[in-house]
Amino acid sequence: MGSQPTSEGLGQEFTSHVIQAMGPNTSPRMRTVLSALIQHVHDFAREVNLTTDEWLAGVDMINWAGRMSNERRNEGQLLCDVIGLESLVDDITYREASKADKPPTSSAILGPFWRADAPVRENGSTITFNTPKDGQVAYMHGQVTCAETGKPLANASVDVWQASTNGLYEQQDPDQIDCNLRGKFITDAEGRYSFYCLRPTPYPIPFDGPAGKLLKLMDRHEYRPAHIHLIVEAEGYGSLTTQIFDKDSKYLEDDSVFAVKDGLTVEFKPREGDAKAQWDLEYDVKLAR
Ligand code: MBD
Ligand code: FE
Repeated sequence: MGSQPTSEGLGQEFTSHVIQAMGPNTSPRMRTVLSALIQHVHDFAREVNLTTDEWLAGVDMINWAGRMSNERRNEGQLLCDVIGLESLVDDITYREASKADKPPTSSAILGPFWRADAPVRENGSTITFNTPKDGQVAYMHGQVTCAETGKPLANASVDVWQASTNGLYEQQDPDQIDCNLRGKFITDAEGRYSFYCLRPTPYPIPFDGPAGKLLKLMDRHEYRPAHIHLIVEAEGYGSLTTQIFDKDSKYLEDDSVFAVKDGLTVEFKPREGDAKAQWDLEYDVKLAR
């Protein structure tokens, strides 16, 4: 009986028994994923000699994450982020595309603050409606093109979101109007988009829940470098989820969620002759078919 402990304790025989307990109606992919998950979780527990108290502390943390989560707060995702799992999954997803002769713009993780219902706004308009006193306005603009041919992509959608200078996204902050610092822009005939936004500032991920506790246990800080999130989509092309990082920001080397990649840092340049913005950011995006 595979479920019986040996003199060595419950070893591989037991793990195989648990995996083989899955019935015939489990799909092949589900069987692959769950078999590996059970295998690794068992190996992990054996490797560290996991104690009952330690296991229960982990269970408490998962339950705490569940209790804290709602449509404005995704603590389970944040727990994954601080151990690098969302970045790893992002890398696995985009690895193939990045090997192309002419690769698309690099991807980066979605993070927990995207909203599906952000409004479409006019090119040249703004996403900063509650510009804080310490906020610096930037004009962000660029072109969306085909990575392979360089052809401009009209009617592409550029969905952007960012935190305010107080470190809060609009849905976390009652002092920001609904959908402040977010919006979707549709590229013109030349594939161009443009809008006013804030020059982003470094930002602490929510620190009062289990992800914060995990960071404390690991003796790490909660900061992310200054970033703007983007999802760029065009018909017939692969959707791109990414983030851009201010090259002068703190925390580029020690992002609390490990999202910074080469090629995603950008330079804000002084903008002359525009009363509405002090900084200029030109950012072009290449999509893969
Ligand atoms: C963020 O703002 C973010 O962008 C990510 C990836 C994780 C936590 C908070
Ligand atoms: Fe973010």
